[in-house]
Amino acid sequence: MNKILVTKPFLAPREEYETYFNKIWDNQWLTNMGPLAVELEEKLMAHIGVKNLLFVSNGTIALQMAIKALGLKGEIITTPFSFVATTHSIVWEGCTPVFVDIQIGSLNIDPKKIEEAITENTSAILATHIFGNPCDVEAIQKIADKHNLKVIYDAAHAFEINFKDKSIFEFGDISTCSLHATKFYHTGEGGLVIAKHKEVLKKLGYIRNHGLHEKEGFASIGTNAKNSEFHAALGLVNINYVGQILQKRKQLAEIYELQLQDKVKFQTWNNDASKNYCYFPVIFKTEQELLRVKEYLEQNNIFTRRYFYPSLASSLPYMPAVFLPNTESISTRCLCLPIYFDLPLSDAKKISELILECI
Ligand code: T4K
Repeated sequence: MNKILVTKPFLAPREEYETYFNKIWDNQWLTNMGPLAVELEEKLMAHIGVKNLLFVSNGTIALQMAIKALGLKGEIITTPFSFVATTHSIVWEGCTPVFVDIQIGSLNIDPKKIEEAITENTSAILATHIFGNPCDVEAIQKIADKHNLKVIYDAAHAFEINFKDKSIFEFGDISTCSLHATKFYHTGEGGLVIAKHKEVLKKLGYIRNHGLHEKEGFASIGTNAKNSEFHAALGLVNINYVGQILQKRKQLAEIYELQLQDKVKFQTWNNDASKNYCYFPVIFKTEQELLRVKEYLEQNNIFTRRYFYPSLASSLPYMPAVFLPNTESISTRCLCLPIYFDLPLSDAKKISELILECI
């Protein structure tokens, strides 16, 4: 079998990107909120159905900007089952992550356990919609309102997800998304911040461009989170393919589900949400079984990924280790199978057969 990786970036026919590259040459404008970046923001707001959105350089800086814009201090309650960028952004911004265990089915932070973790130093909840599956946003908002906390959603995986017919990006004070090459919809490198309130978006806009400039001086702190016209060009082409990408990923997921349903467990999806099939996580009975399957697939040139192992709560060298039972259990048994637009359906079938053979 040809080498199969866990994912592969979507690429449209080259000429389509070249049309936009020609515009870049005509405009002689490469970055700093150029015309293509602005056009992309407008198209994305219309596509997603949100108003307050900014295109930024990646999903990690989007999280850092969110923490900065909301003025968060002290402790931030978060999930230990996520990409390391979720925790890093908290620490980078000088706050302390407080890990709360996940639910075994949804793989998201357990709202029932959030309240116990709140102290007088808690300023916010930063939760990830893991693999695109929406958190219990209603329960989380209730807790936040009761304790006067801000809510940030790391929606890095959640492009094209709706909850109760609204974009999932509309929940929380700020949602962030990653548009990295490995994502469902991408701009090579890139990210989004979506704010509930206009004033917060204004702050995020200043932060993206080195802070607020006033006449000859600077009036607030900022960073460089702008993205380039080349990245915007990728996004402007790729947005036209979202429907086809979704369709193909759905077909691949249905093959895995049908073939593997008796042998592994799947993530329990939020009943009120759509799906984007951005990852295909499977939960094995034991870590030993996972390791056996992973190795067997590798012998057949198929490379899966242990997203997200190890648990962030027990493995970061600069933090005291906390053992959270559900997170330890899931992170040791969860394996993401290859899923991407170019993957032939026959390969998904073959991968499933190899897994069944091995189990
Ligand atoms: N929050 C969450 C929940 C996230 O998952 C992420 C990122 C973030 C925040 C931060 O967003 P960004 O700052 O990244 O925008 C990858 C991605 O780099 C990362 O974006 C993603 N999450 C994470 C889950 O996965 P790695 O270290 O696994 O990437 P890498 O280079 O090993 O690539 C993964 C697979 O994709 C490999 O099999 C190779 C293949 N690949 C990769 C690239 C870049 C390609 O075939 N072509 C390519 O161009 O982190």
